[in-house]
Amino acid sequence: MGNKQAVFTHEQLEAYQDCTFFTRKEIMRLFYRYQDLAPQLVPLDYTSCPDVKVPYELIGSMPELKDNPFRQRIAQVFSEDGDGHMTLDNFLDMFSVMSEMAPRDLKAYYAFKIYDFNNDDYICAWDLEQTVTKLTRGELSAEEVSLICEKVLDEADGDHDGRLSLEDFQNMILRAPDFLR
Ligand SMILES: [Ca+2]
Ligand SMILES: [Ca+2]
Repeated sequence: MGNKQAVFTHEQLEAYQDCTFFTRKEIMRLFYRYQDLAPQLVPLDYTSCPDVKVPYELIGSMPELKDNPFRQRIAQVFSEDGDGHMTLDNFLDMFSVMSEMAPRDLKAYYAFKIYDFNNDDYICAWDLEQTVTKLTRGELSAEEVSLICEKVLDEADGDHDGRLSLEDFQNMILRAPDFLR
């Protein structure tokens, strides 16, 4: 045990603790889960910051994500190139925001990004339709979905421009926190 090679330098671990809501122990546990997803890809030595990404197909199969209808969007939003393939940093960020320790504002900010399917910084009627369809797991008819979208837009579109800005969305979350789940 004594001269076992460390996965991270002391500084790296400090930095991860500063950037996430995790303790050193939780970071190590997540690292080993990340490593375990693709052992042939992810080295056990990160001290030289290897340029590694785990493919979305593996990330999306994790128990925390596999039943989430937004898993692909979540992975896209947290991956640095938007393709869902994740570096260790992306991976730790994602779990940090999903953790119970993350404040509601931060969760709302990422939920907004996840629901903004076309990445234009607004949730428009089309984004909302995708969101409601996924939230209800495709159990509603197209008519029911558009009724809900109309109602949400009606109630949440504070400046009446026909789409939700981050601010509109944050105000909506205050009234209906269910949207964060
Ligand atoms: Ca959008
Ligand atoms: Ca608006």
